[in-house]
Amino acid sequence: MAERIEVSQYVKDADLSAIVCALAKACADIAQKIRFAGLDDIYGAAGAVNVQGEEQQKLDVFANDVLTGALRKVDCVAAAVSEEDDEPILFDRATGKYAVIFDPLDGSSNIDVNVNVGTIFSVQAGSPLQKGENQVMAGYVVYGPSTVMVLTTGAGVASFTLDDEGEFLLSAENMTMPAQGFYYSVNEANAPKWDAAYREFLAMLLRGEMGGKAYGARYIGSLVADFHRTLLKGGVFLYPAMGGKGKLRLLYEANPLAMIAEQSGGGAVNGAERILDLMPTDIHQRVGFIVGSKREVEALQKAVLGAR
Ligand code: FDP
Repeated sequence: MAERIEVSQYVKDADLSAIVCALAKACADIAQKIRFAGLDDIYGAAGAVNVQGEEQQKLDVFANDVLTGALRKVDCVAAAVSEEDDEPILFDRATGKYAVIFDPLDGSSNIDVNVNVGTIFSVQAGSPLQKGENQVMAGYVVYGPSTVMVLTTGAGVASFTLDDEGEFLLSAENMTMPAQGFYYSVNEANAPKWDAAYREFLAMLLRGEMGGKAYGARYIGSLVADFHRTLLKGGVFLYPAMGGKGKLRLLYEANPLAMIAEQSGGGAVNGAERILDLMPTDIHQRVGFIVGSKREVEALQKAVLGAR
């Protein structure tokens, strides 16, 4: 049997290890809740609307409370910034150095139908309003047939699988996204609202003009799950801005996944610019988000820039 390495042992920096240990425990609790959701009256709406104007689901609220509660106990965490809270939650303590920014349960529309959902997180030293380039740790958990955490601290990407005892154990190291894949992942119902460059880019993929083979489509509608497939199989995920406005959130969706993409050899742009170079002005800011294999992301960026 392979050596048993817990995620908190894998991360060598003591502060980051304490943070990931808290996140892992919280995500193990969330995984457990999701597994038995149908028996626990936890499906459905919680009755409130979050800062994004979206109806909160009971599991959103549960996941947010568990994560915030876990981070409150970590001395080096100064602030918890969540999709579900209008403002950062500040922990008033002199030892606080890090902001942990998270989407507690991504893929809300898939919660009630037993399809993969996830938790995404990013860690910044100091203010949460910094470029993604400065993230000191980023990752996500995908709750699926296996519950898996994918993590980077800026030196490659590793994944950890949740075992029966509630520990995330190392299951893959030095993960690399294929340099090209043959899937595109996008909500095509939005195509009429995209800039023409995106429609032309997809038409080119379908004609088999990139790599001599026509691309196939895969869209789950849970960002973590669509990203996880893209990390393992290659290809490109797109949620382009429409009328200049993106849907996905920069701080707790695009930035952490962009860091993992780059650390595994892929790329991430908002169309023209690299995601990790964007300077945020609001914790809930939205962006166009294109992430995936290097070849597709570079070709898309070229198409968008060429159309200007
Ligand atoms: P959801 O609205 O279900 O919460 O972050 C939001 C998100 O899901 C992503 O997980 C997903 O990739 C995307 O939005 C799905 O959006 P569409 O339903 O517009 O395709």
